[in-house]
Amino acid sequence: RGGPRREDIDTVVFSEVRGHQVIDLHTHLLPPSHGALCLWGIDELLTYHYLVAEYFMTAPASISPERFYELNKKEQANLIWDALFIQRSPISEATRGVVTTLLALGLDAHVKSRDLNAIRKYYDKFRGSGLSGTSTFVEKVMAISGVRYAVMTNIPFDDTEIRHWRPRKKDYPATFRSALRVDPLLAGDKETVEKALRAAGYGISVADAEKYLHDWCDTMQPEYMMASTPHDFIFLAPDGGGGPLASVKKRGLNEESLKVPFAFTDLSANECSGCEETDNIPTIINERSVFLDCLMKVCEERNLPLALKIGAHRKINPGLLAAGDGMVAFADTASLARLCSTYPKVRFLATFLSRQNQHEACVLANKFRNLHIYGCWWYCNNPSIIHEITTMRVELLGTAFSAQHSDARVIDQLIYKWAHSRAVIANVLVEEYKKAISSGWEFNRKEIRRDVSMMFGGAYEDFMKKAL
Ligand code: RAT
Ligand code: ZN
Repeated sequence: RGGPRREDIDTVVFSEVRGHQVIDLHTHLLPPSHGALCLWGIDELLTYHYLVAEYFMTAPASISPERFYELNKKEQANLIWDALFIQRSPISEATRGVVTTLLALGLDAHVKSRDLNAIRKYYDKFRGSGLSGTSTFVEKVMAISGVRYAVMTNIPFDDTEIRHWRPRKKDYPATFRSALRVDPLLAGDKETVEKALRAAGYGISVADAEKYLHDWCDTMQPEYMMASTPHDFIFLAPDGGGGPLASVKKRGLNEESLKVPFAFTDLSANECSGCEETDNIPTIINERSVFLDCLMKVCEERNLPLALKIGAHRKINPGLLAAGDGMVAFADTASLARLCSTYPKVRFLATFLSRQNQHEACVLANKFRNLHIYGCWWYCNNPSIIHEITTMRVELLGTAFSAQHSDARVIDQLIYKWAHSRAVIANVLVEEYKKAISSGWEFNRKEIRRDVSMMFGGAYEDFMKKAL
């Protein structure tokens, strides 16, 4: 068949992985037309929340988080550069990422001379030409990182972001796609939901919340709905099956009650009529349930997947703001299984923060055809853990998963996130191909290209369009 021999497989796999245009299925990037919300440049890179957290591990007591956040971006970046790149060596994943990025942009000499101001000057050239400079830079990064398109995180509960969609939707390049973020619904955050509905002139009934979601879907045309679940997220199937309305009824609501304002206190009072098994469920779960029902109903009606990021405990050290988020919570995978079986017509994309959840996650993906596992998230996004998780996924799922997403917040990060992940994932593939070759299978280059394409976006696109 003329395929690569065992000893050549490395070269072939690495070149295929390097040359493949990936789909980045979850980022926090926003397009240049979103103005200041489109983050790029060295000061944004250096003040990434991973680096702020790393900085505070050894920062002097005189620099409290409050003081730090009072400084402007450039001053914050100076502190981090000095602490993590001059006083120490950039060998953590997040610091090394800055080095990889700068070198790929051709800034070798400035990196070598540790010249932060010269690096800033490089970026100033793009900034000097306003929106077109930003667009040029974004295109350059997309090309270097080999990203076909990046899915954004678009939040219809965020005033600053909303302005870029309404009254007139800003144009953005096809390299950006939308995802509609709905965290307040999963958190049962009634205050945020009410505030957003009122500000947009809606009422505050469940039906209004539903309409709000539909209207935003019309505006954003999202690929999927998405949320990071609260660390203690639990989904209890109302009746072991059935659609959203069935679950509402089971909680003692009727269709009429969908029209009245969401009064959770009243809800918890009447939730048990005709529903013994919810007797011991804490009120909070019922508060969240009403919004979840509403969300699932919209997902079903619009055939929109729900992407979940599961297992982050927020505000562990609130003073650090975003850098204080994210203690790793061991999550209840059974809740995901119950979601998949309660809503068999809804597609779920899921990733877990805890290394401890990864094995169960693979097994679940193997059981539910409406579940797709993606990426190595945040504290799992380190080469050693990516290697471990990806190996396990290939062993259990073949190529039916998405190996990575970047979670980039700063455009430039696409470069290092994808370069680092490609290297690890290519190594895993080489190891797995070698095993199959030892078993007697021969691969040709076309087949290798197909497999690479699956793991870097093809499996995602197949999942998004498969009939359920
Ligand atoms: O990985 C991260 O950057 C986290 O801060 C989270 O925002 C996470 O990615 C999320 O989307 O919730
Ligand atoms: Zn994210």
